[in-house]
Amino acid sequence: MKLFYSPGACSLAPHIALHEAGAKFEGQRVALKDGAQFQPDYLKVNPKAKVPALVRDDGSVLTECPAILFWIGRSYPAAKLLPEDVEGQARALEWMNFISGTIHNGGVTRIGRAERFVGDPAHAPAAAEKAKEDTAKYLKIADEMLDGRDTALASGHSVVDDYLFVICRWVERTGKTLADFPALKRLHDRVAARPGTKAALAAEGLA
Ligand SMILES: N[C@@H](CCC(=O)N[C@@H](CS)C(=O)NCC(=O)O)C(=O)O
Repeated sequence: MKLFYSPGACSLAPHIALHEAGAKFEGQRVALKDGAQFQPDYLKVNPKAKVPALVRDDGSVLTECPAILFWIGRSYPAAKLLPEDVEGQARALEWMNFISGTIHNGGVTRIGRAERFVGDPAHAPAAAEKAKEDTAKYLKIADEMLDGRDTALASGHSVVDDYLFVICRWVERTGKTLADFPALKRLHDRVAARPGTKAALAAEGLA
């Protein structure tokens, strides 16, 4: 199995989860800053030109953080990274869709790649400022959704927490700090101490 990732990108979430699961895999860096995601070789793996992409042992490719995290959770049940019950799994999907669709692609991506969201490049700085405000609002909602816990799901640690950990590392892009989101900060500090997190950070050169 091979995980295509970029250091510190959203692909860090499945990278952590694969370590937590005890999966056998190798990591393959994609240098986003050099545009490697647009090179023909990578587009053959993921035509969406994004990380992560997970090439499974049968050669099939899975993309999209929520799908990959769900697959890891279901495929390595002994690691207990996803609840067994339908309600727990629905809550995990609720969280991961909010993280991917709203906080990440509807927020953080609009900050960092504002030029992609405007017709006139001159409007990009103002669009990025607006995106910072919006993203801070989404983070506040996530902080409140934690409801005082340091786990996204009431049942305990899950792949959702690995995903939220990555989002926590991006908070300063909004002009806020993690201290502005106390529940997220507690989650971040807890997940940072887990062996799978330490292993993935070290593998990405971020330790
Ligand atoms: N919807 C995808 C988004 C993935 C995504 O935006 N990945 C970013 C890194 S965090 C990327 O590859 N960006 C490269 C680019 O946009 O050119 C997911 O949730 O996995």
